[in-house]
Amino acid sequence: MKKGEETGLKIDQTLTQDATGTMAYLQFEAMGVPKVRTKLSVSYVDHNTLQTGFENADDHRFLQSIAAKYGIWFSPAGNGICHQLHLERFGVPGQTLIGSDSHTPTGGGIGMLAFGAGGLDAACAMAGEPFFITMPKIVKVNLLGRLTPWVSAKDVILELLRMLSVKGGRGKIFEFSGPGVKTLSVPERATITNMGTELGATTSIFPSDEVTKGFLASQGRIKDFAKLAADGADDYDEEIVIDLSSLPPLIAKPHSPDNVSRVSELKNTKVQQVAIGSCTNSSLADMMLIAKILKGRKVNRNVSLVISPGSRQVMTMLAASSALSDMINAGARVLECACGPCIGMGQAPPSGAVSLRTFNRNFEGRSGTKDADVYLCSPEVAVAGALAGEIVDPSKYFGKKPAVAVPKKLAVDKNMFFPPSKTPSKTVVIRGPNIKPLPEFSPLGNNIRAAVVIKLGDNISTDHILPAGAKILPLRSNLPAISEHTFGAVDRNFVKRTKEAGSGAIIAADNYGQGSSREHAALAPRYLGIKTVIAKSFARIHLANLINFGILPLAFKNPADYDALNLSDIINIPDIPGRFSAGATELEATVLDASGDVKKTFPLSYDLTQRQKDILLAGGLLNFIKSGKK
Ligand code: MIC
Ligand code: SF4
Repeated sequence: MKKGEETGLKIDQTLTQDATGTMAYLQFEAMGVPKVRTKLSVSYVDHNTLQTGFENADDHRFLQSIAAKYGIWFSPAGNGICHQLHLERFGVPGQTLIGSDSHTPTGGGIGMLAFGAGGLDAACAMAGEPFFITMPKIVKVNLLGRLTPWVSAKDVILELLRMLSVKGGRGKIFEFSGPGVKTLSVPERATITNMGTELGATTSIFPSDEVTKGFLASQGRIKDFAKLAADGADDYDEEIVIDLSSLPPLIAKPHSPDNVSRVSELKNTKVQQVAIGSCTNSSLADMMLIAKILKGRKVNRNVSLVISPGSRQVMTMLAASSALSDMINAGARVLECACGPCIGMGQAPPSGAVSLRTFNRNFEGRSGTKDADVYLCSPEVAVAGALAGEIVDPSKYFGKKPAVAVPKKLAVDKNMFFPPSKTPSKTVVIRGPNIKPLPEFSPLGNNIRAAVVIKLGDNISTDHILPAGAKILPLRSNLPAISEHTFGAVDRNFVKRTKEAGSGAIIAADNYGQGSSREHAALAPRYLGIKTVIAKSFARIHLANLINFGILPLAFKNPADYDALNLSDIINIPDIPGRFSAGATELEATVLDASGDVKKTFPLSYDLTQRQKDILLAGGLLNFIKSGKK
């Protein structure tokens, strides 16, 4: 494993969720493998749980039947959010996990080496293929001291985002260590590793220690415990020190998770909605604390407080104590255990509203309301805002923090997780009319001649490229239909322009494709005719997705060339296979203006392995696999 070079990892476990899973399983099916070749694969339904039409329900039935047929466990809607459930029921310290969801590094909270990936990469791992990543740098995050009351794990990751930005973690694994580690529970660790994704990190990991053992014991899974710690050698690439005792309550302002300031700097900001939950902050400990604070109080009349517990186990435990009724009596709206508002599945805030959310992303429009101001914060800050009706520092607002002891014995019940069929040959896969087969894509060819159909700035997220939300998510298994929404919130003419051009190029600046793992953000542009994305730099998972679907990712050798490109320019990139096989490190592009005159010639660089070049030339990974060349 040489830093900066591609390495292939053997994958023990995979997880999928429904919004990326339908496509992943269609791709897995196309590979013709009779049964998954992992130690464990789980298919969760947690994103598209609003059934406003037949589409989501059809997808759920498809997922359940295909899981039964191919040796995959199935977790139906209602069980909870994939990452929370995977920690509770299936994650094993020391094993590798990839998930078709960018927050899969949550598993690093129990010492898993867990990566987010596109659905096709998850499908390949299920088929027993290695998972390829560029060998990252390893960053030691040395945690000192202990968090003070009203400061939480969320503030640790917000502090890292403040320090490093949404680009700061690219090409790095964050390994947490130091005396502060043992002061953090598994759910707290998982909050941190979950949101390491927002740093752009390859993944994040905690050691597996006595705290991990206690967590697994409370889940009735002590047999899965393995002690894991760094070997003590001081051979990290970088080191960051965080003194937990010095952190104040922090908050990420609109519209980026790294736009962080102290909560105390935002006082007098009125709040109209508070949402507590998501895979970042929906553990039993988070929920019990919220309930305890809400007990005997009432939510401010100008605020709508919504709470989504992370799992059926968490909900059952809340219901078995008075915690659930304390929330309800306080005026909270308790939602089902699912992603819910985090992915815009309901609870869009009112126009121009301020929404405080314990989630991990606040990209513009993701909440479902384009002009809403979404802030990301801890459950402590969120509940204080719900009661005060404005952003307040909980340490000033409440006084002494109530103690919350999570019961040692939890409601462990695996009966709502469905094992694979014992008679797979008799299992029929059920496909509804919303599930459309994947189109065939053509090979790359010798040249690219494409019109610039959009020019974008820094940090374009996959939520910009292909939004989610209650209206668009149900189309995830219907590529022709979902493609119509590409860049819908950024440029309403994008789809029309791209179709008219027939062959298009996307021009972007730094960190193109940050955020989710949704491969639809590559698939839909490809379907519309995008041949290349030329950017200053790319986010890891999206870069892999572009390659997997045969879109050539190129970088400006001279960032100033970005400024010279305009909408409607025609870009001509000749002799791509020839340059690849000659071992060239650059391609040469010619720019023609709308009237066909050569405007300029400029170099484009790429950092592709031979395997990636072959995939691109074949027109994508599925073609490459089918060609039998791998
Ligand atoms: C997200 O948080 O954006 C999602 C929805 O979970 C995505 C996956 C998807 O788009 O289906 C992610 O994080 O990968
Ligand atoms: Fe679900 Fe939100 Fe977590 Fe994505 S970030 S998995 S939408 S809860």
